[in-house]
Amino acid sequence: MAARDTSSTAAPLRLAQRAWRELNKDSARAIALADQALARAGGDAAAEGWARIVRGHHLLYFATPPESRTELALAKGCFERAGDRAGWILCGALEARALWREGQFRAAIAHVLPLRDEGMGVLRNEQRGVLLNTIAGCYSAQGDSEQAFAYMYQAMRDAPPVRGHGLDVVLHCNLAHELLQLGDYHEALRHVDQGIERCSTLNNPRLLSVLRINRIICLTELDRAPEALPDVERVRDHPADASGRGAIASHFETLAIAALRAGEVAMGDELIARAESRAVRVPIPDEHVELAIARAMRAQAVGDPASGIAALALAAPYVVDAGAEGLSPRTHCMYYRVASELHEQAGDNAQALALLRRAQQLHERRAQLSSRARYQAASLQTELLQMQHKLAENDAQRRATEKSHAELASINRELSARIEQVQSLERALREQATRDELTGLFNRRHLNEILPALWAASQRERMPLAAVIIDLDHFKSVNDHHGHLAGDLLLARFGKLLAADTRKSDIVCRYGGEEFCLLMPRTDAVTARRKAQALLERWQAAEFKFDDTMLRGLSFSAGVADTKRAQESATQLLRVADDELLSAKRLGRARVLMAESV
Ligand code: GH3
Ligand code: MG
Ligand code: MG
Repeated sequence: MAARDTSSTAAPLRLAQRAWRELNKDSARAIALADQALARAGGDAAAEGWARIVRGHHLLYFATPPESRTELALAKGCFERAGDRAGWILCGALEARALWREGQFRAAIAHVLPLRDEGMGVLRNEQRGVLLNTIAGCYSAQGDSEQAFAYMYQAMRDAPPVRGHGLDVVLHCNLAHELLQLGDYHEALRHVDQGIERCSTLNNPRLLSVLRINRIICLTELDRAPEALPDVERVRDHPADASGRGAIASHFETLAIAALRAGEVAMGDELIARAESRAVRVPIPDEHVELAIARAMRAQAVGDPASGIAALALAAPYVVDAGAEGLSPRTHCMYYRVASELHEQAGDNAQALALLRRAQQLHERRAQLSSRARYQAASLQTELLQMQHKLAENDAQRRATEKSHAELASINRELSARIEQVQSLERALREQATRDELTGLFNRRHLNEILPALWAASQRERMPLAAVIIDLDHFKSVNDHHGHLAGDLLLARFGKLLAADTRKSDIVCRYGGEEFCLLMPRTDAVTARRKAQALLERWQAAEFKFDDTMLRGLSFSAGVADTKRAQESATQLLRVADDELLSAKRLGRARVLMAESV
């Protein structure tokens, strides 16, 4: 081993980059190499950057997110000095991961999304996978599985086993996690087992324990908790600190739930005690709620439903029905299921039934998401994996036989073209996720995603950005008199009118229900108001025929603001436009009002 180890002579940059590639394969070796590179970096900013980013990654899992961010900030400074955009972008991705580990889900996605386009150009292979996987994780934490799946599969393509440096195992693990959120435990188990098998070629005990935890969750949810006990013991006995699997998400509460489901009350007790004395406290809703569930199940097991119900009540603030931010759908569902069981045990059948209904509703929503997201992603995945496999095979052959080079190159070209096709299909899928089905306009999610960037651009360019919020007048009466279908058609027609009458640079969204929002870069409120007024006149002049009736004399109310009048933030811009809209309604509708000053 010593004879083949060139680390004592390698240049610091090479050493540090090797450390990066080792991160998922052998975490202990990665950190040792990074420390060596750092000691020898001298004035080599790029070498120091790569050494520090490895340390930042390591600290994220084995120390705390703030410690990690401090190191990543240093790495970023080095990359800036060295002009290394790839390193800089990866730092940004890891910073986002640290934010989400701290429970700052929105901040995390706002941090990483602006890196996407440049990252796709600058990063290659597994590094690109790291960026995409982080974006996927942010979407997953926000409960947006469709986006999470799309990004994960794309990452999988960039980091296949042959050149993924172990990232493919991380992706199996994350895919399993996403699938089990949606209740697809069989498919999740398949990814977990694939990941565990691949883990045997790596030395990454932390990753292995996360895979095992996912396996435990799958088996518990599939009512096979006793089968999970060997894994529960393995994970329990693996130190949840820097010497073992890391403290960042120790998951003792998850283990406790499995033990209790398997009827092992004493083991459940011990695991609950460990969860309660956890050293690092990160405000992750799932951990709080799962701990409450474990306590409740403990009470249930000893026939004390009243204490169980009380334990669950303590976690209620995390279980808002609209979906508390960051609470995973699986835990949300489990909360209601266990609550229902406890009420049944306490003899309150009516409440038990109501809670069970709640659990069922949530479960149905998960099932819908699951079938939609997985159907799309799974078909893409099969195709992509086959192609990757072929490409990897062809690469190997091409190296071996120069003769058939030309032939293989043409096959590769075909395959690459096919990959391009699938990529564009994926882009189309992503596009769908930003569009409103009924009107074809952008949806509110897209508006929220793009508004900060538009606002920042307007500040940078010192050009105004105008916002118009439109609400159709008396729309409810269209539904009431002509039916919901007529209402839908009218909304689609209005969408068409809006889309036809706006510039390419304008962003037209369906804001919700019968409300629309128009964002007009480089436009002030006076111009925007003129535009909205002209739209109103066209809408008032329009006529629609539904079956036998003719609809005419329609109107809308609108509020207009711009960044000259609402200077504080993008949120203020929308709020001011919305206030004007309310005033327009109050003054009798069918008018456009503009904020004069704020
Ligand atoms: P106002 O002038 O005060 O805005 O009155 P309104 O009736 O337009 O407003 P209200 O908020 O009372 O009602 C909005 C209606 O829009 C109620 C809702 O059923 C309907 N609506 C929202 N989304 C859709 C949709 O997608 N299709 C149809 N057909 N109706 C919708
Ligand atoms: Mg409305
Ligand atoms: Mg209305």
